[in-house]
Amino acid sequence: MGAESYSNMGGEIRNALHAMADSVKIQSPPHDPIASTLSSADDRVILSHWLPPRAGIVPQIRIGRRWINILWAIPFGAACLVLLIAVAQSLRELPSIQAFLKTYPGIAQAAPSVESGFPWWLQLQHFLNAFFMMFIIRAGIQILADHPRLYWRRDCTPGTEWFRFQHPVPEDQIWTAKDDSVTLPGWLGIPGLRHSIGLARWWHFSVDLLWVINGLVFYVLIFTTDQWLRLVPVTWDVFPNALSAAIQYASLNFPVDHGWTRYNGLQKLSYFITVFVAAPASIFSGLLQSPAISNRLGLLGTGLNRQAARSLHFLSFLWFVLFILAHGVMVFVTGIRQNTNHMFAGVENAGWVGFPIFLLSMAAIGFAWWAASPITIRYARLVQRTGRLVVGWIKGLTEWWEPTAELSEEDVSPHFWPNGTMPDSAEYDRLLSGSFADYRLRVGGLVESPQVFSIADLKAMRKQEQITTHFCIQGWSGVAKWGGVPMRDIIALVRPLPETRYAVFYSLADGSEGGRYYDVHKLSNMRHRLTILAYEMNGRPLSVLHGAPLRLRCENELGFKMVKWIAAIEFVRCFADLGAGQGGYNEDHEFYGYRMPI
Ligand SMILES: Nc1nc2c(c(=O)[nH]1)N[C@H]1C(S)=C(S)[C@@H](COP(=O)(O)O)O[C@H]1N2
Ligand SMILES: [Mo]
Repeated sequence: MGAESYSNMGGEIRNALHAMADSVKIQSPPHDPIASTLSSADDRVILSHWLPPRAGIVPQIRIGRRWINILWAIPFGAACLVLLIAVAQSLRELPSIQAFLKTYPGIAQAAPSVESGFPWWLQLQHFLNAFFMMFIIRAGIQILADHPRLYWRRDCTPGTEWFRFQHPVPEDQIWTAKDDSVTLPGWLGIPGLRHSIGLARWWHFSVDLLWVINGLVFYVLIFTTDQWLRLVPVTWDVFPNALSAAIQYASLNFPVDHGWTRYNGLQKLSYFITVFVAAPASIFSGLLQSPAISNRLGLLGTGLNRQAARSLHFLSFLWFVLFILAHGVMVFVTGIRQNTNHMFAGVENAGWVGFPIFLLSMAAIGFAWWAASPITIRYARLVQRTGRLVVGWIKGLTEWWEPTAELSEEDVSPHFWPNGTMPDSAEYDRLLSGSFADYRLRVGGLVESPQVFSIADLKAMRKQEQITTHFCIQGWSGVAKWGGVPMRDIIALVRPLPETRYAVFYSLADGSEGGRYYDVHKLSNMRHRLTILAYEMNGRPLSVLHGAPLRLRCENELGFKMVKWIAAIEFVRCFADLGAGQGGYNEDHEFYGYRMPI
């Protein structure tokens, strides 16, 4: 059985397998004593245990040094619209424009027409697309609310963002990325709670996969029939006709409509951009935000850095929102019965057959909209398990790539966001006050030769330095130079037994809900060249904030998997009996996946 399918199983089955394994005496050694400090976790979101709400602000865009509230877009947009109507109406009185509109009536005359109407598969795919988009957009906004700032540069230095819906970063206190996350209303985000990115990501990625499959089937079907001719302009006169249609719409005297066989130039271009530009751009800019993918694409990954990809992803999202709004309005104002007959009944007449089906479809989307957040909160663990089943394994496949991207000294970020729950124990304070002279790293479990290392021992080993990008699940990234011991050198010393599958990292610090922070990695991840136990950051000993005395760097995973303040490393065959069994603290408590290369 593959590791993936094994770990996708329910806890009950896994535990039964363990009992079986134990009964045939494949005994594991007892866990490191620190395992007793792990806590179990709830299977639903309990609001009193969750990060308390925090309000954001109305989104702002930075122009130069000024921040402009986006609500100004409403009066500004209305003024532009009124002006546009006035200009278009005056233009239409000019003889030259009248001649232009006669030559180019809106529909490209040279364009071939589609004879096969709106087949059932087109109607179905159109509905599915709308249904999926609702989840994707809402969960996407939820993900953005976990780091409500957008940048073009890779470093995420406060003040360099061009868009935000959060106050400026306070300078007089430690301000972690988690502090920075804001609450969304439950009808907007999924599930609408602050820092619910773990759950939102399962929705976003699972439905993305369905949406991509729907899109691929759509591409195949339109190009194997004549339907592609609706969307792809094949004659140059699409451009003057698009301009003509724009003037006619703007003058409120709409162009003739032959939507059954041929769209006008403006429709054609906007559909083409949506299907063949915005959709691929979204997929591409989405994938480039992944550490495993970005770190594997060489110049493409480092050139189009994560923040640029994230900003592009946001711009393509804006295109989709504007398209959906304009498309929805047009469906109503250009003949609701005709239009819904086309797309919901596949007939060309002015009767009422399509309209009720349209209403039913909208009701289905409305119901799903209403149910998504409460169901996610109530059945959070189920959402996590289902997500893992649907996309977890695909995401996991990218772990197979060995990360290679390294940057140079100039790329080191002036600001590196801190994150997580800081150590707060007498034990840690004692170690810190002794400058970690008494610190000991225990490495044990299913190994031939368990070892204990002091910081001096680790510093005496081969040192590796690397300048890499940190990808936090919340959306920020940062570049730093890390120095430490290659994990493969530790592995060579302790020699894991053949049945070993995972390395568990236990922290000296607790997680946000209490119970010890820990995380589990596949052994193959630990053998990558860029996986190190870092004791230095940017040429200086690691600070307390960033994980002193020792933290993990594993460059093809998201940041939360890189345990800071490491206390012990244990090699195991299975992790179902640790904590809540999900493979790490945030996996247990915040419903993340334990394999997070995307
Ligand atoms: N012990 C412990 N390790 C942790 C965390 C934590 O809360 N506790 N947070 C993780 C998260 S979410 C991130 S993004 C990185 C942040 O590392 P940094 O503070 O150096 O930026 O540490 C990870 N390691
Ligand atoms: Mo993170």
